[in-house]
Amino acid sequence: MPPYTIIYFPVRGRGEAMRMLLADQGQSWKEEVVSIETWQQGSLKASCLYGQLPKFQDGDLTLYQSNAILRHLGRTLGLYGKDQKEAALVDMVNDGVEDLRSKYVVLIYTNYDTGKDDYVKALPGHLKPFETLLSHNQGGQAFIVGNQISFADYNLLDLLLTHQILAPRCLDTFPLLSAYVARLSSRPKIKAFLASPEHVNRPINGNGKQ
Ligand code: 6SG
Repeated sequence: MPPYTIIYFPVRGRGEAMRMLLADQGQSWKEEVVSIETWQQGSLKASCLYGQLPKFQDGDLTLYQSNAILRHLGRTLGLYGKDQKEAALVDMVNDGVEDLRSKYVVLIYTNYDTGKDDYVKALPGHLKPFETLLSHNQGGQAFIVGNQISFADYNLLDLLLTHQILAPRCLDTFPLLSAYVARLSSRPKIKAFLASPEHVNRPINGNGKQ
């Protein structure tokens, strides 16, 4: 039995970055898929610390909050930079990813039809910081921080792939980010994960918008 279990809706949403991380790290995990009907019954929601999913189990440790889960995996699997300074930078990147992900979630779930044009117009301003980060680290040829992959790379990669579906040309003006997405996506285990039916057939969001 793998020690890890992801309990989440049948969507990529806030689950896909941790799945990509586990797949790339050669870890196996169990999925407990929660249907909307099951969720609406209310008993699982009532049992969740913040009334939300994803929920994550690592043996007898139960966690909620997707970013706390990513950080836990970062610490336990050595994906948190090489020292304290890099760890601080990894946190800074991940918080930036979270800021853009929250904007994306608001767009998808509250004003997709009326807000998409403005969102896509503002997108370069939100992507630029990540291009800047890459340009400051080995000319953009490595990871988002330092010389080793971190949990923030998986979170950023998932966010960028999701945005390329929303706005297919959104990385065209960001050469380092474009190359970064191509480079990470071609890591053999990530490539296999992205091509897997589990990933391909899982909708990005819970309301059919993307
Ligand atoms: C939604 O917001 O999937 N969790 C979500 N929604 C259900 O009753 N800060 C934390 C974190 O872990 C945020 C958690 C997040 O980082 S994720 C949750 O639990 C609730 O609040 C996005 C997602 N949405 C799809 C979805 C399926 C069932 C409930 C949510 C159908 C679609 C939208 C509502 C009903 Fe739906």
